[in-house]
Amino acid sequence: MEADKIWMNGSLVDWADATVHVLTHALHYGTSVFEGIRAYETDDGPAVFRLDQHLLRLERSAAQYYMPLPFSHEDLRAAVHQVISANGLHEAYIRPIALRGYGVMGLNPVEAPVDVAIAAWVWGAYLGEDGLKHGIKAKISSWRRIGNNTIPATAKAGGQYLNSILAKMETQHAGYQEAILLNELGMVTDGSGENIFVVKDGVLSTPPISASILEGITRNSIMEIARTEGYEVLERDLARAELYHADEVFVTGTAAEVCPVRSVDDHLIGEPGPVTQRLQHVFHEVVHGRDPRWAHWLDPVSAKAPAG
Ligand code: PPE
Repeated sequence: MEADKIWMNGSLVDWADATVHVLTHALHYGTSVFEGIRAYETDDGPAVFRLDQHLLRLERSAAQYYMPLPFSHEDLRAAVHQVISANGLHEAYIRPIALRGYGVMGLNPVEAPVDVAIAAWVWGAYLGEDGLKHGIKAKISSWRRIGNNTIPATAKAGGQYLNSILAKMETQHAGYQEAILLNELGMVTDGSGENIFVVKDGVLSTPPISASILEGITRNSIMEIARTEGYEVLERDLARAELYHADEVFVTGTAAEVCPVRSVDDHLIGEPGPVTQRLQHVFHEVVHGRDPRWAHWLDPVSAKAPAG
């Protein structure tokens, strides 16, 4: 997963030199906010999918933790483009991170400097090619999702991912590919790194923000695409057993894209159904710039990546 260059605090450095001190605040306390963004190949070169929305969420996440970002929205947008072109990437997973750096220890980070870095590399099918085609096996985690009044799930902060990591490790040890977390009320929230949708009698449902989910940009895109395709989409609390009895279940995320779920807790849902397949297809066309209805979601990287 290596590329040549990483953008760090305003300039490009070699991949191996993008390092921090061991007493970096974020390393001890999780005080970072980050994004996961994808760029896809289109006829006009690589284009970043919903870059503005991702940067806005990064800015919101930073604000949640009173972290002033030393770069403007436009600076960050240009930096994302720069990282893609400098590495000659045709498609990429892009990882911007803003973190409380080296300088103070203790739990009040406001005096610590804020470092910002943006890396990009090629990251294939997050849940496996087979998962994308035939669906993944998921399991409800015994770990509950962090609550709105413990760590707000709506901000994408480093520390909160300990919750996802516990869930992911538990389910993988048990032989499943992905964890689905319930909140403290027992309602469905997210996968360890994805939002979740169920399809029942042609209607899509996905948990609401108040359930303690990350407000996913892929989730938002799929809701909009599905409504345009004529499906009813509800944001409502989902009980665990609704997953077992659903006609179709799929998860969405920048890394995971649109990935079918073939079973939950060994209750078979089966091969990807027609709604999942349709949305997967439209999403694929959209991100590759082949669906003019959603062209405004693509931010073309101006400098064409060199061949190779
Ligand atoms: N929920 C969680 C908990 C989550 O981490 C993600 C993204 C989503 C939902 C979907 O959000 P969005 O990407 O905006 O559609 N997870 C990121 C990190 C994955 C990782 O392993 O790192 C991602 O997909 O980039």
